[in-house]
Parts: sequence; structure tokens; C-alpha cells
Amino acid sequence: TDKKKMSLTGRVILGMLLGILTGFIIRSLFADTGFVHEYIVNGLFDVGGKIFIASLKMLVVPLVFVSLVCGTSSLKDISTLGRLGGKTVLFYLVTTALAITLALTMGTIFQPGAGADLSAATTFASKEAPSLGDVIVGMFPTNPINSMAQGNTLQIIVFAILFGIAISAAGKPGERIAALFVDLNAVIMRLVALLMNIAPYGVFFLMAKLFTGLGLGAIYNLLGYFLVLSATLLLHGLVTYSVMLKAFSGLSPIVFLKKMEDAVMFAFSTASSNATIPVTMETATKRLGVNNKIASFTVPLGATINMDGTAIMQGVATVFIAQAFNIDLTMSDYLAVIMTATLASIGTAGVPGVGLIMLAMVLNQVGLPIEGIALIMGVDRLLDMIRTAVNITGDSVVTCIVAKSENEMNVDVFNNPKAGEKDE
Ligand code: DAS
Repeated sequence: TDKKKMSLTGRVILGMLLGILTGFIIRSLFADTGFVHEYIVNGLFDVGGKIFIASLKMLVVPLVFVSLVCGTSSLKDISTLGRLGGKTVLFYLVTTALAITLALTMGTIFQPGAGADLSAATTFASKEAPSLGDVIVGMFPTNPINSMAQGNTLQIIVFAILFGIAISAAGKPGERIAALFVDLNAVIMRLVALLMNIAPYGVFFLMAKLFTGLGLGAIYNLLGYFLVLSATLLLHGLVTYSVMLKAFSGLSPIVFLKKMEDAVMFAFSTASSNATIPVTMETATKRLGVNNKIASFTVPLGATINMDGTAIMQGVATVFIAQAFNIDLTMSDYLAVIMTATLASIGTAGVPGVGLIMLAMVLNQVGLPIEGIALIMGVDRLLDMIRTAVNITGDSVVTCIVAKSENEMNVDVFNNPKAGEKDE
């Protein structure tokens, strides 16, 4: 019998584990100079990992633009778009506010910052939080080509929606263009599937390089912070989303989480929601059975404005830093944190490390010392990977809820364990 080739998911998990193991071996056997570090870690692994990330990011702009034009132009009428947009943004804001409230509660209960070691505190450049007005004006492109060149996802989304509406209102010419975008979308999704075949190698390189340089010792003296944050992320990712999915769509959370494994692993290994958009889109449409006209809107939007994992980090980190510096936060401070963190997550893209920059805005808002960020930077890379996985899971849950409520979900595909499985 022909040996059943391991599924892509299995190969990515294998690549991840081998990468982590290789990192530990190199870290313990080789000094951090010399041939191995020079040519293997900072050579092969670094280049391999960067090529993998670049191959994913290469697809984001064309995929977001084409799939969103495709999705919008196939909508029956504008009111659908209004209803769809309203539901999606509402769910995104509610889940983010829920996430940060959970985080503040867990931080207050478990007091991870009590007696923290402040010696590591150095300076950290902070940025001003964007005002709501700036964020909204900033969403409208003055030059769509420039928005695409810069990868400004929110501006691409706005332009694609307007372009899609124009197509559906343009009669014959619109029909021809719509057909073109349907074909373009199919080709780009095929390209996504092809590129996913290099994922096992890309993930291996990323993990090997990361775990060669990752001092787990840094985790030790921040164990309280690390554990409380990880526990809150898992609680939100596994419990909150499961309850929401069941309550608002009746779909099985077990089936959902099983089908999310590819997207979760990509988010974890790249620590970038944006780079994971192609995989989240493929998962939503091919494995969860969501109609492209929904996913093409909710997934890119979610990757940009919906970052529950990041909001959780900001909640726990704010409480940790306040405790570490012995500063008491009042209830109005907590409300300011919830507002600022939710707003900050709208204005920033899903790329590695963006959570720390947003944290600086939140700390500014409640008058906490920005130096506190220096305390937690050492363990942030690993936590960034976990919270990015939570971010895209949140995007996918809302995508399923909205699709189901619009009757734009093929439940048979959702319930079929083999749907969209790639074992070529
Ligand atoms: N890495 C970010 C993302 O891609 C999250 C973060 O930095 O907190 O979602």
C-alpha cells in the first residue's frame, strides 16, 4: 500500500519540534561564537526563516485586495455590507474588551508583580496613542497604490470595499471585472496552498534560530508574569471563544479548534497576524466552510483591528508593572486601560512586537513608568507567539459567528473532518 504521506499539519509540528530541539542542542553544545553560530544559526537558519516569512507576507496585499473585491462585489446589496460590517466590528470590540477585563481580573487576583526585581528597568521609547479621529481618517487611502506598497491593510480594505461596490453597480463591465477577480482569487488561493508546502522547513528555521538564542533564564525571574499571562491567554483562547462559538452559532468548539491547528501554528511560529492572513483565510474558507464573501472581509479586518491576545498582555503587563512599582490603580485607571488598549489595537497592524509599542501607549495613559516595559521585554518574544495565536483564533471565531448568522457558512464542510486537508 502506498505509505500515507504525513499531513501538512503533521509536518509543520515535526518541523517545529525539530527546530526547538536543534536550538537547545546548539545552545548547549556550542559557544555563541564560531562556525556554527556564524554560518548555521545566523546564516542558514536566519535566511531560511526570513524567506519563509517573506513568502507569506508577499501574498498578503494581493490576497486581501483580490479576495475582498471578490467578496464585496458578490454581495447582494449595500445594506448587507452595512449589517456585516456592523456585526463584525461589534463582535471584535466586545471580545477585545472581554479579553482585557479578564486579564485585569487575573492580574489583580494573582498579583504577579508583587516584589518584582526592578533592577532590569531601563528606558523604552514610547509613542502617543492615536486618537479615534486619527484612526478613522487614517483608514481612507489618498493613494491606493501607495497603501498597497506600504501594506497598509486598513486602507487596502477600505479601497477594496469601495471598488467592489462600484463593480456590483457597474452593469456589464462590472460583471466582466467580477469574473476576472473570481479567477484571480482562485489562483492566489492556489499559490497560498503551494507556498504552505515550504512551511515545515520555514518553521524549523524560525524555531531553531529562536531557541538557540532564547535565554529561558529570563523566564525564571518573571515566572509569575509569564504564568499568569499564559494562563489568561489559554483561558480566553479555549474557554471564552468556545462559549461564544457555541452560544452565538451553535457550532462545535472542538471541531473548530481542531481545524484551526494550521493557522494557530503559523501564527505561533511567525508571531505575525498579518503574515498569517493567507493561512487564516484558507482555513476559514476551505476547512471551516465560511463563504469567501464573509472571510475576505472579517479575516483581514480582524488581523488588523482585533487583537485579543495582545489586549490580554496589556492588561496583565499593566497590573504587573503597577504592582512592581507599588503604584495603586483606581477603577477609573482600569477603565482607561480598557479603552486605550482597545483603541490602540485598532490603530496598529498585526506584526511581531507591536504589542509592546501599544503597551507603552497604555502605560502613558494611566501614568505608569514606561521603564516597566524593560522588565518584561526578555520574555516577550515567546509570549508574542502565544498571543498572536490567540489573536487569529479570535478573528476566526467571529468570522464563523458572523458567517453562520448570515447563512453564509457550509456547515457540512465545517463538520467534515477531512475538508480542505492537504496531504499532497
Ligand atoms: N505579534 C502581534 C500580532 O501579529 C501581536 C503582538 O505583538 O502582541 O498579532
